[in-house]
Amino acid sequence: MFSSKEEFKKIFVTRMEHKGMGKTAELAYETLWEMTQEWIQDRWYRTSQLYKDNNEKQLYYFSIEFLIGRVLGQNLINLNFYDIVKEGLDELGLQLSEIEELETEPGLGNGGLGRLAACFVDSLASLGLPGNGYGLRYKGGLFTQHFVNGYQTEQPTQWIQEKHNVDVRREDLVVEVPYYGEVQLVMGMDGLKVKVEKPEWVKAVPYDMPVVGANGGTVNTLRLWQAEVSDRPFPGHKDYAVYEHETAKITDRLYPDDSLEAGKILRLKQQYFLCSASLQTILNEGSFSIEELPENVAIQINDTHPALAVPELMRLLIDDYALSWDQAWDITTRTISYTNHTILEEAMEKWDRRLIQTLLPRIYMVIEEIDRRFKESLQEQELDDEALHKLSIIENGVIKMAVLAVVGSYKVNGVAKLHTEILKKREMKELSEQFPNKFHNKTNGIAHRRWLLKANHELSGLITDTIGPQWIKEPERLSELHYFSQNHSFLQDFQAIKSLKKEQLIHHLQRNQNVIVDQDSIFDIHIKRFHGYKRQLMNILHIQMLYDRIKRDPTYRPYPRTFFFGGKAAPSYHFAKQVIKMINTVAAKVNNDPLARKHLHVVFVENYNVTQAEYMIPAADVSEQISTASKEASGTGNMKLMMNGALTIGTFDGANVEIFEQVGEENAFVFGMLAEQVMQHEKEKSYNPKSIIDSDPEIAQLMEELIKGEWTEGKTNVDFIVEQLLEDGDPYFVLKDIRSYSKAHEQILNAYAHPEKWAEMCVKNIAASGYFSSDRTIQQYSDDVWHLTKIPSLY
Ligand code: 26V
Repeated sequence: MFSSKEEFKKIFVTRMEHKGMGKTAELAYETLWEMTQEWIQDRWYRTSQLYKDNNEKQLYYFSIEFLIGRVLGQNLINLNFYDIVKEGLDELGLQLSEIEELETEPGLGNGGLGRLAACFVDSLASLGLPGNGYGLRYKGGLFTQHFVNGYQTEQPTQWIQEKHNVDVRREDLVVEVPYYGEVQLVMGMDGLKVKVEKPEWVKAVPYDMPVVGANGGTVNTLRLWQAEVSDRPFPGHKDYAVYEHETAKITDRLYPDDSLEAGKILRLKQQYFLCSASLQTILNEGSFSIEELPENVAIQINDTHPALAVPELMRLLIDDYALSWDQAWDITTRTISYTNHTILEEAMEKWDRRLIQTLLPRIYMVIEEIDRRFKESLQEQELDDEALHKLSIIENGVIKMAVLAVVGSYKVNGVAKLHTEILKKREMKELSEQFPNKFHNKTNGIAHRRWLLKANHELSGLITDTIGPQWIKEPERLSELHYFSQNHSFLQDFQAIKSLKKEQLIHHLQRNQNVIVDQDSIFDIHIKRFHGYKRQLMNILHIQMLYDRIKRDPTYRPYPRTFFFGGKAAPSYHFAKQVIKMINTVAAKVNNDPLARKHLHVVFVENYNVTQAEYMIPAADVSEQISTASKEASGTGNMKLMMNGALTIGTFDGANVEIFEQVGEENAFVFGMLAEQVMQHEKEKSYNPKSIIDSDPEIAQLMEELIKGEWTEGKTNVDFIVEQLLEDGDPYFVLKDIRSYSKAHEQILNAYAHPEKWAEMCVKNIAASGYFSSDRTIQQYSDDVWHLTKIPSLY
């Protein structure tokens, strides 16, 4: 440990010298990594001892994704060593930022859901709460995206490498997960018992990663499971080589789809692997009697992907702990709670009954029994067919995981107020009527330690200089910035930092993508996965409208804007990939036009990931949050951008609604249909995009150009897009909203013309963003669902 820069330098240099020759940055990374790990070890050990000694109730957050991002820099931040280390290295002629670049980002998630899990484990540790993550140790995270001729291509990534691994193998905690086998009834000492004969075992090896909380006070654990061949006798009903191959595949890579439910056996294997291994360990490790599980353990399932935790816990309690069904059910439904993250029908998980029956025969029996008993309990009520359909777990040979998750949990939540309301009133209406006390809202949040303190260290410094450091511990105190929102010198400092962050992004892009961006332009940023409902299409169509107008109207010479896009499409999501291609095509046309280029620049940042986000978000002036109202469960990028002083152009959707509530609509650019209007149109099938085209000449012209192929290189992808807008009835209401979207953009230009007023609005956004810290979200989960006790800080 060290307490000063000089001390750090001394230790660092001695260690470097011991290492001898080699690339300096590489060596520096290794040295820093070792040093931080040593500081962390002791705290990690002491945290776990404290939990044991006090018999603390533990939360386990089950998630198929943890999109944690790079680790080294974040650990330095949370340990409060970042500044000392950075300055010390500077004096030694080394750049911390370059050293950080050497770390391969663990891309163990697709997007919002996985990143939320990462923010949550950070907040748990930072609040000193006993909460751990359980996930999978994929060898390869999300694919790397490259553009070839404007189209997305996907390259597999390897996260786990020979060296620099950030986790610790725990051989002592290995468990075995059973697949296949035959269910048999056997006579035991105390009556009939169920036994699965000749299962195929897979060894689950945990790898633990320390999760360092703020000030290094608490160090919790993120445990990731790796699949390996078992040492147990192999049942021999298939070739051993096939078994070996299939086993290695279980944790070989993350599924890159976040839009379409695919029902693949490998994914089912992954889900069960996570649930079974985690539950076995929790039960093995616990020093309480099994009847007291709910008082000692809370399990939160992140969407339905770990919903097999419900039947798996039942199986373990009944078959291994010899509890009765009723006892087991009582325990299970007081231990597990569930968060829903989407209402899109196509993303709701369903499993073919036969798939589960073959792969997990005992689990299937349990699910069937849960369904049977639930249906039986409904018999006294006179429910119509529609209600019975919505309430059935198994129907027409399909298992609906969301219904299983609701029935098997004691609490169910949505991730923003509007989303929870839609769940209760529409998607899960019947379930919420059956279990009125289960449903609650927990609006998402973000780890301000990563998205402000780490990503925007300069702005954090200014905030601390202005209102003191308390906001770091209590982010809602960012509201104190309100008093400075009209302070000229503070606003100037804010503007200077915004420019600096723009400059850093420009350098980054120059290095990585060889594009040069005008620092004085408005940075308008649209970053998220590609999906129809997120409407990247509306953004790019609007850019085409702007281009047309510049060409047509010599008096229209708007202030220069750079439109940034970033995001990946699921490899099988054809429409999203066509939109990506279209953005690249439009970019080429606009950027190569000497007149238009003075006013518009389109930049598609390749391979958007957590690291790229850390460059882009602090540099943003405008945050694009333009999903079709009712479709985006919450969004969390919206919160990150707001916290960095970007102004939102957004619909009344997801957590945008609460952002507008916190900051006031006058400090954002709100447009578009309301969720109710969208849902009404959907119900009545009353929207016809042709009526929009007939009444708006500018949109009509745009469509005409599209059809003629003026925005494409010959015969390409645009047919597909035109088809969705016209023949398919424009399911995401792009044409319906584009006029009001365009007006909101005009308002942005007007506002930007008054720099000080603009900066004032930015500061008001930062001041109102404290509510969106995931510390608030986690505290609410703890108070209302998990009932955890804070441990006193160790340091
Ligand atoms: C969905 C599916 C569908 C089934 C097959 C595999 C798979 C894998 C991932 C997903 C993820 C969709 C859910 C999701 O990411 N939801 C997002 O969650 C964020 C955190 O709550 C929220 O902010 C976003 O609005 C929501 O889209």
